[in-house]
Amino acid sequence: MSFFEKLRAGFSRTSQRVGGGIVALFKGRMLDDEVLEELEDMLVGADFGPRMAARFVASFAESHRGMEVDGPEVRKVLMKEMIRVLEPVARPLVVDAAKKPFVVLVVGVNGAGKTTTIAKLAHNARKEGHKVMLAAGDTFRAAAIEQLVIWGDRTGCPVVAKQAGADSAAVAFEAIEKARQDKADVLFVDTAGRLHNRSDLMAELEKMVRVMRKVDPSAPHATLLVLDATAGQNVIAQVETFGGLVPLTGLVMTKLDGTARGGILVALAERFGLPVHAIGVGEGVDDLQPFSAEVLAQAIMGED
Ligand SMILES: Nc1nc2c(ncn2[C@@H]2O[C@H](COP(=O)(O)OP(=O)(O)OP(=O)(O)O)[C@@H](O)[C@H]2O)c(=O)[nH]1
Ligand SMILES: [Mg+2]
Repeated sequence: MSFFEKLRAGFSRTSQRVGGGIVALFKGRMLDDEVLEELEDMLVGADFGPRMAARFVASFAESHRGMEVDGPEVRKVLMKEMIRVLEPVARPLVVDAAKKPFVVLVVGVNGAGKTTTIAKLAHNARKEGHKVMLAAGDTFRAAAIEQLVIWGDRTGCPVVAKQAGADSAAVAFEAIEKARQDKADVLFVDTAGRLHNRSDLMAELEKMVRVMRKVDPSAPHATLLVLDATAGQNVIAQVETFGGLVPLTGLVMTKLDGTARGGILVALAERFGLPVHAIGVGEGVDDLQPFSAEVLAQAIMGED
């Protein structure tokens, strides 16, 4: 399956529910409060979030007052609105060649897809001709280090690692020094998954940033929060928590090939306006693509 086919397949439930649902909802109905309320519920159900759903429905009601509407028309208007909200955040991760290495810190909750995303981003950066290095900053489990080393082998990127239980800040520090010596262009720093209620792990993340800045005061040059699309509205709290700890520069949304209710990307864009650099639709290195507002809106809303 191509990337787009995977995305489309992943969104088939969302597009049936939203795209198909809208068409069915407006069949032979007047634009009244009841139908608008049902539309709002439908959008909330697809994870657009209550704010975004309410805003859309209100503006739709305003612009179509007293008019006859049908499902395909509503779907078209909604798709346009989605693209309007998503377009400003659909921005790829850009490596600043003036920073050598360009340090990318990757954070997120357990199992969000951080390590896999690093492999994918490293693979893409290598294809663009960058010299890439990885740092095994998740020293929590030996298996986590092993996992990154395997991805390093597969993608042809050297990995800086210490033994399990080592200080993750020290790994990051040494990795920046090593990347400098070896004239690497990009350094991706993996971190242990953490939940916001683990204050010790959150403090560790702050320390990593502090220690990195001893080697390079401008590091990290990008801090990416990896979010699992299947977590639904919980990702809103994750952006707030991690963003309160380290300045986030962008998001990556994984597992859009799963049971995604893709409206969450719209909710995030509307709420935070953070760039969404890429979206993941699988476990392989080719399953990460820059995020396109139009492609996503189409996948969510389905075809005419
Ligand atoms: N289907 C699918 N699976 C993914 C995607 N991204 C990651 N995964 C899978 O999700 C699981 C967790 O991915 P990891 O990259 O290990 O996640 P992590 O955030 O590093 O996890 P911890 O280090 O344990 O916190 C793995 O089985 C990945 O293969 C994706 O876009 N789609
Ligand atoms: Mg990991």
